Amino acid sequence: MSTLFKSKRMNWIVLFAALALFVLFQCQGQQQLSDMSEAAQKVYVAPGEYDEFYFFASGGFSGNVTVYGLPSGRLLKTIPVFSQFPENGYGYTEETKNMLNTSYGSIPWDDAHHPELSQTNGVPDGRWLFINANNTPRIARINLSTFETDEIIQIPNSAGNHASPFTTTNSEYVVASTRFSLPIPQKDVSIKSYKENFKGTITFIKVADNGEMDIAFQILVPGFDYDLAHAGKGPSQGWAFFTCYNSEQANTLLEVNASQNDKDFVAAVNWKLAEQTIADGKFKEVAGKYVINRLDEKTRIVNTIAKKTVKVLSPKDIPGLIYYLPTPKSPHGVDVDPSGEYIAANGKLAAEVPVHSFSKMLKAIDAKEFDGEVDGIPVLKYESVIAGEVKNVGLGPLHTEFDGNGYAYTSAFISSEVVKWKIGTWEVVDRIPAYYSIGHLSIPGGDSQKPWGKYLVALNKITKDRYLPTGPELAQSAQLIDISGDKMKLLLDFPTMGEPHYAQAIPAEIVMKNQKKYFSIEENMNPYAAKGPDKTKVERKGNEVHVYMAAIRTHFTPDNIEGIKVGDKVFFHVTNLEQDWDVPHGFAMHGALTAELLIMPGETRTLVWQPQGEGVYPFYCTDFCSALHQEMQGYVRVSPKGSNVPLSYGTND
Ligand code: K7E
Ligand code: CUA
Repeated sequence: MSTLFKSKRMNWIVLFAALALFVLFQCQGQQQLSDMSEAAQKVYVAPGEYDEFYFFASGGFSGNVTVYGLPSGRLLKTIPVFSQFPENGYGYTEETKNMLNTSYGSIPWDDAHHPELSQTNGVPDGRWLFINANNTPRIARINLSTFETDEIIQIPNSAGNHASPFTTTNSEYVVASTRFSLPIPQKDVSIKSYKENFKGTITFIKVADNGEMDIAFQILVPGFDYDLAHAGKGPSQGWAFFTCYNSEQANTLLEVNASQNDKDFVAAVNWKLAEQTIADGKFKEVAGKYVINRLDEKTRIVNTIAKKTVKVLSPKDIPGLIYYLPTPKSPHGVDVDPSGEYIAANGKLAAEVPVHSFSKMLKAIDAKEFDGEVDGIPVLKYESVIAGEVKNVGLGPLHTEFDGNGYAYTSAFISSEVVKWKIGTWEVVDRIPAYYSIGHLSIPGGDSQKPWGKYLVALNKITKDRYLPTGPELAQSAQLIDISGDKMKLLLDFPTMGEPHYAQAIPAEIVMKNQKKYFSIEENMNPYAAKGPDKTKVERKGNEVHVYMAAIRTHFTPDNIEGIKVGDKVFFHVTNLEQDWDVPHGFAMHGALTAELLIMPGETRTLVWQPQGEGVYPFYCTDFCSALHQEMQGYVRVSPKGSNVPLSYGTND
């Protein structure tokens, strides 16, 4: 054998060994990803590979979402959702006003509590952010490429949409359930007849691949107050868990009357079974008026679809659809650990957190270890399903999130602290005070299958003495806590807008890579778009006048308009012709009984003005767009009714 051959073989051996080592190394590096699908790996950024997050906080009674950077705590943006937003004309313009439609008419406000990121294979994927409206039950879907609300769906047969809009692991569904039980269908009955006439509903809203939502089904449940929810994951995939209080079914002075029972419930809902039952056609079509308001991507105009019925399931007819897990003391949050095995319920009047076991639950169901039933829903024995109780977890535990390293963090409102405990041993290992009266807490990915950990944000209700006072109403406060070590460390306080009950965070790069910088002017299908200065015009149709206006640095076309008359209804359809990032133009009309327009590049927005008296009225650009921004202005001449001043318009002609 020649030495050449020998050395060649050696080469092969060395190469092979190197390759094997390389593969081994790679496998080790990816070990933590091994239980994730390819799709999930694409969106997943492993802990340590990131240092910046978007932090999406609900606005509570502001009805909106606010966006912060983490770890800076700096406010970046308000995303209008359920409330009109004069800052950019959301809910005022002809294009966006339909977003606030409901079966009751247009509602300019709501109370939003829970932002929830869409997920792929149990990991937040940065496509959408869902958020609930409590007061007039709705769920909104925010597009995270534009940071705009793309869709709002109303939930019928519900009131106080609080256990919402928690997502299943592939955002197949977002859930909703009623906090206030109601006569379903609505009818005129005595409030004292609560026990016989009032019912709750649990609703599953289907999310299509393109994000479009519609109601898949509703489940009619006993008239308790359904409070919070989380979907199962891993082994508990296919189930969703809802807390309820007021199993006493009190209808007055709930603080006393709904605190009588030692235990209320976590309702475990088998949504796979519900899905099958619907597919088999075993449902009732029941009255339930609701609307879906959707942004048309091509026109960027919101359209409303009205619907009249929903598919309803009754647990009595479907054995195995729901089980009740007894849970102490009016539970609030219900949180599923990353493995999907443990379900922590936070009894807000308890001093401990009971943790249910999903596998024990299945065994108990098989063995029929029941403690009676409520309206056909079996109640499982507490001892049969409980995995452990976290003692000394603080007073008034509300919510729990997870760090992905085997620890859970519970907020305790009354003792005002975050308490860290170990999953499995249920021992408390650390605690840190919150200033003051913490509600929710939030860890990046903290309710998902793969939490990113690193930080925890405490969302506090009370700030007395933390910031400069601002009159009777003080800001709510968030506190950034480092959870990367054994001991939690307080890093930063920052004030928040409205009352952000909950917030979710995601590594910035997952969201950043999909950012929309401007809208293509060629693709603008708004029927009133003026896609160039030469396409601008003014048209009269009776007393309606349509101004097809264009805006580009630094003038409007047209900027002089004559021939408008008192009694006219003038539609300013303003198209921003810029094709560059960060060049919005504004449009404000003297005396208009509405908000301004803030028009993104390539987009058309419409303001309606009904001039009340003759004269000459200015309009101008509100967004500082160039050195000559202050020159970006124009005039409209308004003549008396019946005047013969001809319609004329132009810029510099
Ligand atoms: Cu404030 Cu989630 Cu509405 Cu608890 S909820 S704090
Ligand atoms: Cu356009 Cu300022």
